This record gives sequence, structure tokens and C-alpha cells, in this order.
Amino acid sequence: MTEHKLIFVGPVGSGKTTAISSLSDEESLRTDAKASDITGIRKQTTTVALDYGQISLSDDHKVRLYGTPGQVRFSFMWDLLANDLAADSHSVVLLLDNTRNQPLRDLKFYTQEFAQLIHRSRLMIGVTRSDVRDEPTLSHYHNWVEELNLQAEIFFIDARRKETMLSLLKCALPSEIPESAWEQYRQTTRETIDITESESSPQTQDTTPFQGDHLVIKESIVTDILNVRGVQGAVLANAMGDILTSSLDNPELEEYIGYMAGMVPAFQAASAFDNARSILVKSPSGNNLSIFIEDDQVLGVLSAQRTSVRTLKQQVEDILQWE
Ligand SMILES: Nc1nc2c(ncn2[C@@H]2O[C@H](COP(=O)(O)OP(=O)(O)OP(=O)(O)O)[C@@H](O)[C@H]2O)c(=O)[nH]1
Ligand SMILES: [Mg+2]
Repeated sequence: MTEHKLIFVGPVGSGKTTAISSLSDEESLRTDAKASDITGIRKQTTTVALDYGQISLSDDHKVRLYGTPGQVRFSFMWDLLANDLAADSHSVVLLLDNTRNQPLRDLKFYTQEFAQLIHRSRLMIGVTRSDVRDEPTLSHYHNWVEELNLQAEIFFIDARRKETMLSLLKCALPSEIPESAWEQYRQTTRETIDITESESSPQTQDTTPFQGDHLVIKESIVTDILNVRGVQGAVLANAMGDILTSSLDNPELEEYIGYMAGMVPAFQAASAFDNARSILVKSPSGNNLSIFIEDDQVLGVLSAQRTSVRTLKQQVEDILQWE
């Protein structure tokens, strides 16, 4: 008996738990908890530790499937999975949700986070939810993979339907697995997810069109971001430095953020800041002030010093998706 491992990574809601459940022979192990944070806007549960499922492809080949939590605040599990439990994965399966605002940013973020594991295995990209929004297209993904100097196979899949994931699975596993084993697996079916229910969920109706790399931040982000643990206040300003909305009761800090906003065009002009999306500075009171730059807008977020800026950054990204 040969064992093979695959690890599923990717952003919140991209379908890791669903895919492992659809592919597994038996009911998979999930560690989903009710999403009490901003993830709850999009879906009711989120993985807090890991998913595990398995497939017996024949008497000779067994596949172990490991799923990571999408949220960066559970990233201690990424380390455990990538460096220990699933360290010898044959491939990394990165699932990307086609309805997120910036799948390219997700691609960059997760390939960086799992760079070592990807380096010693292979990268498979599974794009989900293309039934809800058909852009970006396969050629966008091909271009991005090339731009990032990655070697990857790209598949458009539906994590709820096993049959749409067979090509990806086959490519992700060693070619020595005989066709007869695949044929047998293809025919096994298990009652899994009620597609009609998730398909009619309201958030799938109002997906905004794909806007390339452009993003407009809505003013409601200032109240949404206050739900993130450790956040004390937020300010949204335009590129002229005018405050659009603010939850701070501190004119000096608002003025400072407005000043930072006024410098955005200069940041963008300077090639060194080409990729700058966020900047961290210490506020006068010693707390963290993160400045997120989005085209011609600037979001300043004040957070307690002990708050992890990396976590905050991804939570801001997640809120931006679901506004
Ligand atoms: N319409 C549509 N829905 C999909 C598709 N793939 C998955 N879904 C749905 O998207 C949601 C994905 O949720 P999960 O599987 O919990 O996502 P996850 O990646 O495990 O998320 P975290 O654990 O929070 O990181 C489920 O409601 C699925 O039914 C697809 O291709 N089309
Ligand atoms: Mg999950």
C-alpha cells in the first residue's frame, strides 16, 4: 500500500472543507466553528484547526487529504500542517474563490505563505465559484502564474461536486496510479452537500463585476473593522487627505492620517513603493497605526500594540471582499 498526501490551502470560503468532504470516501473530519467574526458575513462556519479526509484509490493507493483554515489568525495550524502532518504532500492544492475582489492578491499571499512546501512539491490551483462570476478567466490566471514565476496547473472546479475535481486530483497525484483505480473511484458516490441550498444563498446574487486591480473602499468599512479584536479606531481618507469617515475622537491623529493620504501619489510614483499596499507606523500614543493604500483611498487603522499586524492585514483584506 502506497500512501499519498495532499494539502488544501487558500482563503476563507474558497471551498477547502467542502472539497475534502466531497472527495473523501467516508465522512471527513472537520473542525468548523460558527463564524462569529466578519467571516460570518459570507458563511456561517469557518475551519479553526484542520480538515482531514481520505480516499482509497485501489488496494494499493491511499490518499490522505489535509485542509487548512483560511484565516490567518489560525496560521499556527498552517505551520503544523505544512511542516509536520502534511510536510510530505505530493502537491499543494490552492483553492481560490473567483468571486473575491482580488484573487491575484490571494494567489500571491498563499503562495508566499506556503512557498517552502510548494517548492518541494507541486502547485495545483483550483478556482471555485466561477458559476457565480466567470471573471477572472483561465487566461487571467495563466498570466498571473507567469508574472509570479510560478509553475502551476490551473483547474476551474466546483468544490461541491467531486466529478469537477477529478482532473485536478489526478494531476496532483503520482502518475503511477493506474487508470483502473481512477475509474473505480469515479463511480463511487456519496451523498454530500445539498447544492440547491448553498446555491440559493443571498450573497451569491450581488457579486460585483471583476474590476481588475481596482478596488473602491466603502465608508462602512470603518464600522466593520471595529469588530476585529484589538482595533481601536479607523479612518478613511481620500488621496487629497480629506477625511471621508472616522471613528476616532482624535483630531490630531485624523490629521496625521490625512497627511499620510496626501503622500500616496508620491508613494506610488516612487518605484520602491510599487508594491506597497500597507505601511505600519507607531502612533504618537505608542499603538500601531496601519495605513492601507488602495488606489486613491487610504484606510488608517489604530490597533493595540499587541495585535498582530499580519492578522489585521488579512482581516482588512477579508472585509474588503465582503462589503
Ligand atoms: N456556487 C458555488 N459555491 C461553491 C463552490 N465551491 C464551493 N462552494 C460553496 O462555498 C462555500 C465554501 O465553504 P467552505 O468549504 O467552508 O470554505 P473553506 O475554504 O473551508 O473556508 P474556511 O474554513 O473558512 O477557510 C460552501 O458554502 C460551498 O458550498 C462553487 O464552485 N460554486
Ligand atoms: Mg474550512
